[in-house]
Amino acid sequence: MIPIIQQASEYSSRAAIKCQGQSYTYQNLLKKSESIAHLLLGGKNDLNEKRIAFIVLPGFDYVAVQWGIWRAGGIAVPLCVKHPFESLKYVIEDTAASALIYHPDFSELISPFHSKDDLRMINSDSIDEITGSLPEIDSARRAMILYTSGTTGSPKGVVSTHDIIEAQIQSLVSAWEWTKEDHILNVLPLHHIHGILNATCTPLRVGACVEFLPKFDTAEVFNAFSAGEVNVFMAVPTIYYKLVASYSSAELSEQELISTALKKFRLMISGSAALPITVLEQWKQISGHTLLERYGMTEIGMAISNPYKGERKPGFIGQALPKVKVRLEMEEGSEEKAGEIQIKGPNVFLEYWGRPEATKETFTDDGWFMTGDVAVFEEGAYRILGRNSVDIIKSGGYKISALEIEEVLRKFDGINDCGVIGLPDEEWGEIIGACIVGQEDSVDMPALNSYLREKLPNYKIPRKYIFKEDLPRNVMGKVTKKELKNWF
Ligand code: MCA
Ligand code: AMP
Repeated sequence: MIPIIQQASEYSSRAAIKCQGQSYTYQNLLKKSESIAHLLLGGKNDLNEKRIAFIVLPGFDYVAVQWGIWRAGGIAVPLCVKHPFESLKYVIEDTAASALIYHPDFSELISPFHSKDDLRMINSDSIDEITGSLPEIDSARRAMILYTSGTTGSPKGVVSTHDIIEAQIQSLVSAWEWTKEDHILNVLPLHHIHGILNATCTPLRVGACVEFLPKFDTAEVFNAFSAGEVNVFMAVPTIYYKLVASYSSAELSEQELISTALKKFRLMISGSAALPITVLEQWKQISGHTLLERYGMTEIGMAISNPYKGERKPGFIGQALPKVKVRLEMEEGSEEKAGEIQIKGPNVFLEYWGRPEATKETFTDDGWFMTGDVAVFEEGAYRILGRNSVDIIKSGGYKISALEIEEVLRKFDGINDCGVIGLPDEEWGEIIGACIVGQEDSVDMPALNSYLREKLPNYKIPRKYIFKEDLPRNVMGKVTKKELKNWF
């Protein structure tokens, strides 16, 4: 039994999705996903956890495909619509996906996959209506794989089951008081928890409406707000920063229109990275809302949140969400009150796909998930201090491995050594800084930039370089990354 799909028939005539000027009901979703499920099954009884990758536009197609895969007994593997071919290939190969559902907009990008014999290619625009009985799905089965970077190695696939997804949803329904009267605007990428779980699955679980924009655009967001239907919004801090900047440059009459619409909202949330207090305050001036900041991770969904009712403390992430157990693990012998956030509960992921060792290493012996984030508990709420690894960078809400970038940099002519770090930035949270050891005039900068664009196409990097001509070759062995930050 898949709760989100089972429940949908109760809301059948309600609007589920708005996108590209069209509205779709829950009945539309059920019908379309049934056809997709049958197409995937191709006469078989059950996909039995076969991985099905998909690259479609945000909106009705996305949800119908996700539900179709689930109803056929498959594991949904959403791909990033902005990623280049190599990154998509990595995910398809790592999951050993048996089919790829693609929207025609991505035909050219994914065309090399057509020669892959073991990958069935399905155009999402040519799915005929098929009805009939579908398998019973046990909720303990695997449902979704999402890719996330760690400090070392390639990105890992985080596996959740239907039970885990349902636990993550229920804790948000209860903490943030979702109801079927809600209408959320979703501008987030749909290959990460924030956009998928918080801003799509949770509202759909309770019969609410999800309105999608094809991509984030400040003018489009304000237009949607001013239309008067949206009452819930959530985003990463960079998006709020960009909305504040765009609002500040708008005409007074437009500002009034936007602010009037925002004041009627029920809830506005920020997460995925630390919310700068300046942004929180500016947004309060504009909207009348104190943003509700919460904390989560791909492996655990949401874990800690400021309260829906009650004091939302700027700079704090709040308290444990319902059914989520949180502890701070202090370093042995340490006098400090800061410790690593560790998590237990039905929200915690099942495993890293195909990586039993990595899965084991991320849990303590007594079964707590180690987040790598360091926090304190003060005056009844958690406050994040940072990560216990400087090699994880968060930029625009995306997680980036510094070591992955260093490996690529070191292979470039004229670079003897390098150190990559996240530099604080109000707009992006962090931007990537690269300290390069080599002769400045021996490094061909235009060539380096295009090399990086080719080798690391997922990242907008690096934004800042410094060169240290006079440093010893093994500088990285002598200087800590924390010291490196002072050089910029
Ligand atoms: C883009 N640019 C950047 C960066 N990204 N510059 C510095 N650092 C960056 N990280 C520059 C580009 O080079 C370009 O510059 C300009 O910004 C616009 O680029 P574009 O790609 O069009 O950016 P955008 O569309 O404005 O995107 C910004 C964004 C996007 C909307 C904030 O990054 C985004 O959607 N982030 C959300 C990620 C997310 O959902 N994370 C949640 C993960 P130029 O114009 O000069 O070329 S889940 C998670 O973290 C857990 C579970 C949780 O707690 O939620
Ligand atoms: P990801 O692995 O992309 O799911 O990103 C999860 C990471 O985002 C967490 O481990 C935190 O480092 C960071 N994060 C999420 N929410 C917050 C927040 N409210 N404040 C600070 N960091 C956050």
